[in-house]
Amino acid sequence: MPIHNADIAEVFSEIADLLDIQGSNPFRVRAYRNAARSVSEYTQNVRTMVAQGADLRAIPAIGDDLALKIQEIVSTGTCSMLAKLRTGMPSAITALLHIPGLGPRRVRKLYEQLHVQSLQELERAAAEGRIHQLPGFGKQTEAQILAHIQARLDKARRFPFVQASQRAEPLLAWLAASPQVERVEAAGSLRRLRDTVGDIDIVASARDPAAVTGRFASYEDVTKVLAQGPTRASVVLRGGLQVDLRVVEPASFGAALVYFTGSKAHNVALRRLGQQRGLKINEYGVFRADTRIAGETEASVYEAVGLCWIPPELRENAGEIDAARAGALPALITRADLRGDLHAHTVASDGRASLHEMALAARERGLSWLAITDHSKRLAMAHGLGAARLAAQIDEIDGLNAQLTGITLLKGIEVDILEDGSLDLPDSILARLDLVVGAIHSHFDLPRERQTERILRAMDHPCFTLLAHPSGRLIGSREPCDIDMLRVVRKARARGCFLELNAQPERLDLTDTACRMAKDHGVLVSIGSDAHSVAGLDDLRLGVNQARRGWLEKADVLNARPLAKLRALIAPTMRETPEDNMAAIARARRAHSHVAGQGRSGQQKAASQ
Ligand code: DGT
Ligand code: CA
Ligand code: CA
Repeated sequence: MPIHNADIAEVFSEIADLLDIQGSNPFRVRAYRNAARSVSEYTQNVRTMVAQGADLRAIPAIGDDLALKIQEIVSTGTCSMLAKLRTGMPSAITALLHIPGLGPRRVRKLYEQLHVQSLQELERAAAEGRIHQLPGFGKQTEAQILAHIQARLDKARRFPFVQASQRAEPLLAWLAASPQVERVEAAGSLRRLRDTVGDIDIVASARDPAAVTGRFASYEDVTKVLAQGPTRASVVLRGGLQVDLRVVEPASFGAALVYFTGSKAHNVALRRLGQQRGLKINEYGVFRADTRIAGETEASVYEAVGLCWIPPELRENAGEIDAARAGALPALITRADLRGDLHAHTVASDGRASLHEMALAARERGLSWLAITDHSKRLAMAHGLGAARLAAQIDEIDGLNAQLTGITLLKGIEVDILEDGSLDLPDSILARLDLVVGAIHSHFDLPRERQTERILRAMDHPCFTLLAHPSGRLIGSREPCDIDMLRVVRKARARGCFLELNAQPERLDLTDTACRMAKDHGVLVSIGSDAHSVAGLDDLRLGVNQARRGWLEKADVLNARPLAKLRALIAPTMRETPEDNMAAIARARRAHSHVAGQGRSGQQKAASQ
């Protein structure tokens, strides 16, 4: 990592902030602040000066001591003095200095008396009315602090993918309907199908770009135009989402689409490949000297650096470029590959459709089997099923299956994993089911070790099939549980059970990286709709998006299997009595866990490194 002047300035500025908060001598604080400003404004590259042995004291505000510190930063990337200061005080606290009305003395007080260490904690303290009780702070200051932080956190706010996509689609259609627009596509994180989106990016091509930015700014959902020029514009839509539009000429469309699709890390890696071939890549095209050699399509840009086209979902600089070069890109899972769904609710618990309605809806959507997994009794709010009601549902499903054609219902339960890792229903009833989906719905904040042990213990139950929404996060409202996901994945591998990628828009849980971890360990992922209504089955599409970001292929996805293969994986043998049943399941699972580990191709391993 080459050190730029700005990096050195940042170190000095953080030192100044921390010294200031810790009540250090004001002259000392000022010296570091001046040094920070001076270095950042200095026109020569300080790193080069160090390399050439130049006298750093030529830089204004830099004396002997600071010159030594600069040398230390350039050679080590950090500064021991800053490290020492940080041990006395969390560095996130310096962000508090930038809140109007909070000087170093007040920040120190907040830290010492209320243990406030970050913007989030400051917000909580203000919201709970703890700040105005401190001497020197009034109610008005507290209200000001709160308003200011909320405005800042709003800016950093990310929107669930589905919200951004619902806003973007009609806007894209409105732009496409203009005769001036030749092509228009979503770019950025939205096109990469990330689970959350910071802002929407759109790329268009046109011969008269200004007409397009004008049309864009006049879209009915626009509440505010942040910037509008001949080739670019930014607006805010109703609901608060920002949209950035970039218009280029048709010969640059592919290059602009690559550039604005990102990710930034992917672009940097591409440009580096280009440099190795003497090519310059930017949003206007791929250039050799001043001649554009590619750029009209995305494929032409990738081809210019010796790669095949890379699906946007993979563009995170996480191995996709090497895989493309080796011709080893994954054949990503599609919605059409899914044959069934292992997670759905009915009116028996908190769903809104009957067994029969859910079965028909699944069939209509091209599925050939559907697992019914209502909640267990612990979730009283959701009208969870006890053993007797579950037994009745089992009979009802048997009856329905005898009548239905083209769809098979599987008998399951979404059973609560209790605080100690035991399951919320007796073994005798669990053993009668086709599958048992375990899930956490309480005690989300156990410490890491206990939370992980709790899940591992549940997975040890011989009937356990699938861990639903493993992290428990709700995008924008609940943080993931603190879990050692690697241990969970290894356990699933050893026990021959499975992990869910819950497709609900606010869950999308497993994350993309956890999907990839599962794949690398040979653990099959089930993309589950967790539908609570007929329409909820359509969320499978969102789960597929996330699975694609996690490099999953058809073979990696449990519910891409036809029914017979699925049955072999989830409940290999059924016996007469529950006791035999348990033993048989346990044996079959052990056998399966052997089989599951074999046949993972070396190619997949290579592609994921
Ligand atoms: P987001 O909006 O936070 O969900 O994430 P993105 O990836 O949509 O990021 P955004 O909107 O800031 O920028 C869109 C794309 O534009 C980004 O993925 C890559 C490209 N881009 C933006 N700024 C830069 C930059 O400074 N350098 C390069 N190489 N690319 C950039
Ligand atoms: Ca964006
Ligand atoms: Ca943007």
